[in-house]
Amino acid sequence: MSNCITAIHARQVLDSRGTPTVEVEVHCGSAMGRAIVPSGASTGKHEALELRDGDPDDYAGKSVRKAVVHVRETLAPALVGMSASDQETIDRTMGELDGTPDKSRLGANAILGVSLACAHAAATAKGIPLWQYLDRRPHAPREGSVTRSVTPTMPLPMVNLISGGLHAGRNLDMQDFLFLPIGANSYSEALHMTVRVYRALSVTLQEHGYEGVLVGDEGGFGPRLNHNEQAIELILHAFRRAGLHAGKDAAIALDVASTHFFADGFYRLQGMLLSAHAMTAMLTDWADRYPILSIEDGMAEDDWAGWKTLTESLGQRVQLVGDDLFATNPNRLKTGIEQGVANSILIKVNQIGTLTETFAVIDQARAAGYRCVVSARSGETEDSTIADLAVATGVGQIKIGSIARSERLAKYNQLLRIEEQMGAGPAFARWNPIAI
Ligand code: 2PG
Ligand code: MG
Repeated sequence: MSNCITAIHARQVLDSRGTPTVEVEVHCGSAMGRAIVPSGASTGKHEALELRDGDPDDYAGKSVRKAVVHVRETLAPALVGMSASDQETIDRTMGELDGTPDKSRLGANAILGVSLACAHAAATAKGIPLWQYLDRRPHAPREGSVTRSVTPTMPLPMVNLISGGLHAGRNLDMQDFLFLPIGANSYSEALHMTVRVYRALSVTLQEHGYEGVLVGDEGGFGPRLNHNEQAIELILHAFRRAGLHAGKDAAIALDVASTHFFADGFYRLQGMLLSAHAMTAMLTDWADRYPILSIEDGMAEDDWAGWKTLTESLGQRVQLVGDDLFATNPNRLKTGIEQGVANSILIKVNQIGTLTETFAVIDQARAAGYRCVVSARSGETEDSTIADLAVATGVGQIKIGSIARSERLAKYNQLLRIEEQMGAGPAFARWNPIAI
């Protein structure tokens, strides 16, 4: 089937918070690819710009009608006639039409919708699953680019169990307390373990007097706990209830998302004012006492000195992930690598705005020995592109949210389909300890 783009259409749809977002359809004759753009709540200030209309009478300022018009009237006319599989040319053309470093003229949401929908259309035209289409191994290495030699791999999920921060009414300062099913031998086993832990945690919460607990934006429980460490203790309790051995089968990851409680050089945590050194001391103490293997955004997005302190203390034994810090941005990552800050990067397609640039950041991280965790946003939809992306790039880890709420399950279930498509004994990324 031809993969020449014959039409591009966009519309405004709603995400998992009832907030408008951009949906794009790319047509190559009878083959159609569709993508819906995700959206964050704890958005880093270095992310590409999500264009919203700002009219208080139209979805409280959150409508994306201008971005939709940009797809229809600016991007579509320029791209129709191109090959949908020429992702780099498509993404470069959109970047040139936008002309700003943060995609603020046309909107990163407009550009990303087209970028992802083109890949879907090209895969459909070829008659292969998206993860296979995105596996670029057969491509000849280009000058200045890193050859991807990894094979498609089922990722280890990092699953939200308890939510706080901006995702759950600020009941806790820290945003995510997550489960790492490190004892799993396959993706489906990891998912099964996750369901056991989630259910066990539900019972544990009731037993501790937290009845009728609501879930946060990503489906994690949002109990009104007294302090952050209590969330860790309850999760360890749930591990035991589920018959899992902490540190052997089951471990904990944190997304501290500290940017939102950092002001005037201090972290405002549980009524205390902590310096970066005090934050580091606290997180190091936790890593000593609890099976915490990964910490995301332990320091704020522009606190490079704090990040350096944290990395010096924990970087040899804990996965330190930069989310707001790096914003999937090659310049920010370059600075981090040069300064020896963090050892891992969260990969969110809408932070940078195109598939091509996402691949480039993954290559850049890998070349520097940094790990990558492909991640959803707190505002998601039925779009499951990131599941295929995580498998195709073989990064080994994915963060989707919890196992409640269909916008999360859309990705978890897509990974089950992919696992089946990969056939007997698909490659699975077991937890790889950071060696001292
Ligand atoms: C994060 C994400 C996903 P948001 O901070 O890692 O959990 O949240 O999309 O709100 O930035
Ligand atoms: Mg984060």
